[in-house]
Amino acid sequence: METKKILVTGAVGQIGSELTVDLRKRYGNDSIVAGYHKKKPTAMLLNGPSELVDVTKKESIERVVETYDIDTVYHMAAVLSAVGEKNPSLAWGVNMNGLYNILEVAREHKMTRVFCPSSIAVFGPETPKEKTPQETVLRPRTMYGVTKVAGEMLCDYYFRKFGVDVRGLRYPGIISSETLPGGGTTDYAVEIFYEAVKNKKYTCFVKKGTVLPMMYMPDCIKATIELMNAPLSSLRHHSDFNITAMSFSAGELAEEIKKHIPDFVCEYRPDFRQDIAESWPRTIDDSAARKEWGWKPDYDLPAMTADMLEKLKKRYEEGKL
Ligand code: AKB
Repeated sequence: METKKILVTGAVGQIGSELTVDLRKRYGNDSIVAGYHKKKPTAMLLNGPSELVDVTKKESIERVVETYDIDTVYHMAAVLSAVGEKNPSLAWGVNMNGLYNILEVAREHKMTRVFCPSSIAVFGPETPKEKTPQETVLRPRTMYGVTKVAGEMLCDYYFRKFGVDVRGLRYPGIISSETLPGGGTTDYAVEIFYEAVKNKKYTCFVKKGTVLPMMYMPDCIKATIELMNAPLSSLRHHSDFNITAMSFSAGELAEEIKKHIPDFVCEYRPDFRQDIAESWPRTIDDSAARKEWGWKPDYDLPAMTADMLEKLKKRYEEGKL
């Protein structure tokens, strides 16, 4: 797909920051606008344009879209599950009103394509927990999950009613070495690496036996861009693709880290996020993504752990962690 100009909202966040870097490598630094809100762009984002974008204000999106002649948006700005439970009204405002504004601007400006992430948070306690099917019960218990289910439906509505080509993935927990996640339930799977490298100990906020679907950032970026570049004619689904790379318990993750850092100690002190984790699937059936646009992950638990630790140890030794 030939793209003219891309806006990434939430570009300072965990996924947005690495996505912006990757898109700039593919399409040129000046073609990708990093949209930020509260946090200013970090060093990794300074090689191209960045703009303040408040997604809850339509005119704020319009200003950037018109200035840069944007034709594609990766809408990564969102309030995640744990922060959303502490502040449901903020989650609704950012996730629903923000998405509505993005879709309206995309419709009015006849954009080529929009990416809007969904999440395993669309599922709830009544959903089958193992090999969760693509088509299944969507009755989440978190405000984040409610906004993700409604968001998927809104995206599909815009596709059918207005022809806006919106696509999205139900991300599992994303593990990354560059930018920390901001307030999700799966954050322990990232924090554990930072603490293992810095202090050789971590207190985990879910139980040792808690299993969740996960994915390493290079696979997350690959999936996101591959879906966006897939021919429309091959897609039966649009904004709700199940996707996964691995599933493991918090205890299994700690054991894998111990293979590299033998004196690493992990303790478990579950908090309110345990209930959220228990309402989500343990494993995911992503056969629709595999069939419709050729999804296949590169990283499993051992490969991801080795790469994470290598990257974080290097940054720690350089005094950058
Ligand atoms: C969260 O934990 O809230 C997110 C997600 C799974 O969508 N990482």
